[in-house]
Amino acid sequence: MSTERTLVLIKPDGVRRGLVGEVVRRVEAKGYTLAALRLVRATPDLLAAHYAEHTAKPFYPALVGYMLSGPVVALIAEGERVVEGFRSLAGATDPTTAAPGTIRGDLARDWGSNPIQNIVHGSDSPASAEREIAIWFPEA
Ligand code: IDP
Ligand code: MG
Repeated sequence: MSTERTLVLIKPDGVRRGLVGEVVRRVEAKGYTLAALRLVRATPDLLAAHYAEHTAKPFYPALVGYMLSGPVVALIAEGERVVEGFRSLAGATDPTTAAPGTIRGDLARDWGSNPIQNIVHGSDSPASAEREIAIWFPEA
């Protein structure tokens, strides 16, 4: 495998609001390739593995409730520097201040509820990407 890969999750708010096509469109329009895509229901164990760095944070229980609130679309995107490139497409964590033009800046907002609901997850480094891909796509 020479090309870089990243894990993208379209979180339950993105699926519920009918934004799967829009997020996938942006990934493809940027020029990245889809290597895998599936609709999944997360589980508490899967989320504890995925969000290992956050399990002790005060917002973690709310984050788990949010991620279990409906199905998630998991996908693997491929291409040179795709980890950095998708983080740039996604925008800042807080959708209120995420730049217009980004997925979070254009499609998400503060709904006055905990945790921050921001449509997508993207791996933050190539090492995180491979770790997270193994969690969501154990066969990949
Ligand atoms: P990221 O998704 O931009 O990488 P992380 O800091 O890794 O942001 O946090 C993971 C997810 O947890 C965020 O996308 C958001 O849904 C939620 N989150 C992060 N920080 C907070 C917070 O301070 N309060 C509530 N929820 C948060
Ligand atoms: Mg993160």
